[in-house]
Amino acid sequence: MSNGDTTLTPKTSTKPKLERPKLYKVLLVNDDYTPREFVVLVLKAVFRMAEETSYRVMMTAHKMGTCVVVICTRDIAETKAKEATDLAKEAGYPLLFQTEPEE
Ligand code: TYC
Repeated sequence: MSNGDTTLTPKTSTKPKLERPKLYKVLLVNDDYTPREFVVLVLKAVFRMAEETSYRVMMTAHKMGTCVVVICTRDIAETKAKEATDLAKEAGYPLLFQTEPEE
């Protein structure tokens, strides 16, 4: 390589392509047994929601069957859903939070 015959290869992309993480919904599921006030309390404690928002989300699930609580990464969605469902279980209520992939 001392004769100037250096081979030049075109530089390929230098930017690492980071995939956008897939998003998941946390759904609040209605049931006939959990008191409304308890649902509001869990939404405030686990999802850091304000009183009014919690009440609206709870009433939407109560009337429609389910309500989207938050959209986030799979890891956070599953952790929050479990935390909230476990809180209810400890209190003796069947309240359920489910996760589901976003379209
Ligand atoms: N349906 C319950 C009741 O009438 C209240 C409730 C609302 C429970 C939303 C769960 O996701 C829920 N006590």
